[in-house]
Amino acid sequence: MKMTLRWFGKEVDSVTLKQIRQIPGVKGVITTLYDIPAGEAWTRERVKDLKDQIKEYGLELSGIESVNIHDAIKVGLPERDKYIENYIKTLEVLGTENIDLVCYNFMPVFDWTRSDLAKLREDGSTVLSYDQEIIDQIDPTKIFEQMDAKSNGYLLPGWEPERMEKIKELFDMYREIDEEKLFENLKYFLEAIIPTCEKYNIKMAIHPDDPAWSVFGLPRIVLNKENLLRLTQMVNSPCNGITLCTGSLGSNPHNDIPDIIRSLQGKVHFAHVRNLRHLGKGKFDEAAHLSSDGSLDMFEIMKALHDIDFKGPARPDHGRAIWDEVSMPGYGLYDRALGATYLNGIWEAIQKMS
Ligand SMILES: [Mn+2]
Repeated sequence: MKMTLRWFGKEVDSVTLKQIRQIPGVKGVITTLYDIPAGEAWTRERVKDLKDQIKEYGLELSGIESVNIHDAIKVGLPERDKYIENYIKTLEVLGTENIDLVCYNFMPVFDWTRSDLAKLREDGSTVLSYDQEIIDQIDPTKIFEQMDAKSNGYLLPGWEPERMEKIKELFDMYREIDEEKLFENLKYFLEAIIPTCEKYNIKMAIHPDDPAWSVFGLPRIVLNKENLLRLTQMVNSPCNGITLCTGSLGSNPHNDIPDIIRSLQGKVHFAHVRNLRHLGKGKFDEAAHLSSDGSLDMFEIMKALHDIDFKGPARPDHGRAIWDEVSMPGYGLYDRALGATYLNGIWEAIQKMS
């Protein structure tokens, strides 16, 4: 396991590479070219420049999160081939620059969804929170304004304003798409890109849907062990794997995360490790990473990753907003640094005891 931190780039992130470098045990960052819209090919110059910025601070670029997938690919429109071609061009650029991990998701319209980006906790910190009853009362075409209003002025990953302007069109595009169709379109995409990934040894790591159930009536497929096995087997290649995101899969208490990890040995290419508190059906708050602060057992999760000999990048995921830090919701420095240190401590103990 290689501990990393997500970084959104110097133009966007409140956290600096200098700060990340000072978190003990953090060796690399996971980042992206935030300003390039989904569907456009990345250039080698931009990727090189990004790598150089990171190297300057003694860190490595450990993977891309994300190279986003154009909606035409998810919906299976005739123009998808043009966007897949661009995706392959991006992969070739990344492969040439020796970047070997690409995280992506296949969620229709919305990336992750929350009903509150700053819910006050008993310790005075705030966290991201989800309540299905609140979501059910929101007009889905208005949720962007609500999320945006509480974003501390930061861009929210996956909630690009230019996409959200066309939200009604997006909903129309997905009207005929059910889960089987989404699986088919994912398969079509993977079959097209995996040969390039194999050529450059780029590991594709699909991110689970967050939360792990259908929202606003849109189909979702990256939800549970059965579907993760199906999608990793339907295009069988060591390059076709997953991002094990404990917070996304863990939103559904029926998902046994250590069991999912062990079932997907060899397919877990990237790990997002965070905790949350289940508050009832369809309802949870994010939490500090510490096992006792939430509903997930971080020791058992790290132990399962150790058991499958996980060697890829891991990162603490969303943290609480603490110590008066103002940042992109979930992505402050302080609580994620605490999370990285805690997870590194668990890892050291497991290694020394095994
Ligand atoms: Mn995640």
